[in-house]
Amino acid sequence: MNRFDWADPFLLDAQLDDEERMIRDSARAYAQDRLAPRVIDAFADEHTDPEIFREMGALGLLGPTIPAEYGGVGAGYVSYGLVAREVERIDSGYRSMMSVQSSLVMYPIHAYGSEEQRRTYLPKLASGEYIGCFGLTEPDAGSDPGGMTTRARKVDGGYILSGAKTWISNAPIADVFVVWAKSDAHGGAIRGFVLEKGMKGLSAPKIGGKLSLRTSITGMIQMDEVELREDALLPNVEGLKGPFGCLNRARYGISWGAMGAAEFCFHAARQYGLDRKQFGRPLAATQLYQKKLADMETEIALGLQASLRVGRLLDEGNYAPEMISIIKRNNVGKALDIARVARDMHGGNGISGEYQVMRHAMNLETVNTYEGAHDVHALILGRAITGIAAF
Ligand code: TGC
Ligand code: FAD
Repeated sequence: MNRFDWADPFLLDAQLDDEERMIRDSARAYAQDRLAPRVIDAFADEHTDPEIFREMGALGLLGPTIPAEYGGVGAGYVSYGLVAREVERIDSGYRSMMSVQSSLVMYPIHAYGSEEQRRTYLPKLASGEYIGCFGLTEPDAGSDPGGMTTRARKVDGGYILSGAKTWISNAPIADVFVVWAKSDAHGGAIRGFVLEKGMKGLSAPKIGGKLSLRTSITGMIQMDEVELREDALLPNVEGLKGPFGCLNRARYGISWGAMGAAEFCFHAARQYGLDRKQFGRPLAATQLYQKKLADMETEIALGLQASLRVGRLLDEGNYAPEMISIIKRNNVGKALDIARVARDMHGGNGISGEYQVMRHAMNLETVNTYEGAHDVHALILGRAITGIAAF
């Protein structure tokens, strides 16, 4: 029989291999030593520090699944998930910066790009010298990206891109923009294009005043007749399966990341309950408080185990997107509930920045919406269960 470990009830650690533990430990040390000390001020000031990309790059945390010849470390998806968990234990915004770069910019350039595009962009994105963003959502096309109106018009030697993307992570500080547009040269099919900062007609204004994800800068991408050479096109994918292929990876990483945020809130509530006395005894000595902790521990244990299972299937190339909808939807929804309850368990202190649980709750509101809103993933699953699309 094993001794029960309340912080690792299903012995997740024992299910990892040495390389996964090493990458997890390196991400944890970085997150705790370098991100944790600056997150409270960064969130309060709505400040994104671009230096974080360089720091993460130096440790191999950007695009870890990309092969070494392009600057990655050739790690598996379980390792990628473990990194997301450690980074989001500090802040969902930091995980957002990392996962957009890894899954939404490096992945498509590697999976759909030409050899020249891979060699031009991937090593600099892996080191953090370049910052990337991913433009799919538009003001009138969010959950329904097939309704996008951004257009690529064919001209001699290239394309002219016009349209607007909104709510784009990293955009105002990005060097590289992966943008999805309907291309008239391809019968109106959705195609991916790689744009670079400084191109004429390209701008990326910041969306300020967010009450969530304040450590991660968000903006628009405005494209006014941006001239692109032929080699800006991602040659190897056509249709919505291009952006969705990237989203599968990012959504999977979010399922781990959200559990990291939930673990922070669970641990904080446990410690608060042990330290804080009311009615002559610790809050943690009351039945209601213990039930809340037990519910948190249960949801986190189940959520992590599910993410590990899907990660193993991804590494085997044996996954279905619906599996990812289950874990993205479940883990983020549960993490949001856990953060809200942890906020309540901290009483008045719970609303202060110092205790950090309310910041996690505010961040998870965004995580519940982006990369497929909670209800949209229910509809993806509903379609798979019934055969009827109810979008
Ligand atoms: P549908 O007809 O279902 O599919 C169109 C084509 O795409 C293929 N496909 C997939 N391929 C790979 N993986 C998936 N998950 C796929 N889902 C669909 C499908 O096979 C089909 O291919 P083909 O060859 O037959 O053309 O498309 P639909 O228009 O009916 O889609 C409906 C729905 C709800 C599934 C979809 O639109 C959806 O998922 N909406 C949510 C939008 C979303 O997730 N946006 C995310 C924007 S990026 C972002 O939020 C980044 S935040 C990052 C951060 O800061 O961390
Ligand atoms: P809508 O699609 O208008 O949805 C509003 C509500 O209606 C939701 O509750 C939704 O579940 C519900 N709904 C929608 N359709 C249906 C239906 N058929 N049936 C029932 N209910 C429905 N996008 C990018 O491309 N790149 C990024 O880097 C990026 N980063 C982001 C960062 C932040 C901070 C935020 C907030 C968003 C980001 N997004 C990004 C955009 C994000 O993906 C979208 O916000 C998301 O897909 C939802 O789209 P929407 O906001 O237009 O909401």
